[in-house]
Amino acid sequence: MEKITKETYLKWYEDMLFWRKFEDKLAAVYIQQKVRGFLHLYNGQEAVLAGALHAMDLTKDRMLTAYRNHVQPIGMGVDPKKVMAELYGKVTGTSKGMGGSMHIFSKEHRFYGGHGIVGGQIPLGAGLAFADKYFKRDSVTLCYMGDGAVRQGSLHESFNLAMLWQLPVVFVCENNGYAMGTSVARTSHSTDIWKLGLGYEMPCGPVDGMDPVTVAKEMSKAIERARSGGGPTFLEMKTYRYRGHSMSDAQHYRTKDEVEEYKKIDPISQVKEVILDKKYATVEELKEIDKEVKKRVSECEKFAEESDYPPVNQLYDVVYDQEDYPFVQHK
Ligand SMILES: Cc1ncc(C[n+]2csc(CCOP(=O)(O)OP(=O)(O)O)c2C)c(N)n1
Ligand SMILES: [Mg+2]
Repeated sequence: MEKITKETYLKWYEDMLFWRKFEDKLAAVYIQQKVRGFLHLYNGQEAVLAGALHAMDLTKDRMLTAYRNHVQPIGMGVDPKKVMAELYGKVTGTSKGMGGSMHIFSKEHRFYGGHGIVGGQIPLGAGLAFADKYFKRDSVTLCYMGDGAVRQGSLHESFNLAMLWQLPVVFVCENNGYAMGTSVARTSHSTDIWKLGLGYEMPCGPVDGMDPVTVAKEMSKAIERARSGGGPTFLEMKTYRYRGHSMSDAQHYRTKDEVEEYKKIDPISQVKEVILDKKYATVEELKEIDKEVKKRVSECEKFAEESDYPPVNQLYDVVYDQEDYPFVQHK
């Protein structure tokens, strides 16, 4: 892993702030009904992404996750304007406005979605890693999932095969405490999710998911293991989401105090503290970054607002079609 330097801290600060403000903007335009459908925001969990990106080789590694998926592709290099346009349903979006919030995808940037079926992406992550091993490529796949996904059969089938075939994959559970409104303790006898790896003799462990330094270090070990032929790892990132599950969530399952407790260990504040402590930047310099971030978010909004909706005939370009199929006669 590259050393964690002053530049890393400043990059983490700017990136995480951008992701946070980008999603705050999404929440605001959602209320204005400019973005519709589901909208699952990542606020609070940013360190899990920032640390992972530091440990990855962004020229060859892959990532996929569930539906809380707006900022990961941005971290992988996708133009945030295109992500925002996708959420607006505009033709300039990552999937020409046909995917929407839960389905951001960019093969070019090795970001493989964006999956709405809980646990559905776990076998796909194993499959991507299988392909890399089969074709003797030294890429590593990071396969993310929520705490609600780990009781799905697909996880257990994937873990077994990933170990059997020693696939170059890192399975990452982002344990944010809840699956919709259901706490981990209400559905699991053992609340140490990372221990699921033990049953498959897969290297595994818990990680402080609010601290990008810890995430980067643990992720780096796992990625190196995978890249050097040592097989999969399962990491449980202990994290927290500040906002509701999606936009319509009255949040009766938790107290405001609980949310406030987690905000005390907010990843952006933690990084900011180090920057000021070590004099990597002054308060004024950080304010400049804040301004720049705000400007970039506004540019994304403007781009999405000014883009067109897809033409109606685009509907037919993305459905399965064959010459002798009798039921679709559109062209
Ligand atoms: C197979 C399946 N079952 C149920 C649902 C409905 N559902 C959508 S999100 C969700 C909770 C998942 O929570 P978690 O995995 O912890 O992810 P988080 O939202 O916390 O990021 C459920 C049950 C679904 N999408 N897919
Ligand atoms: Mg969860």
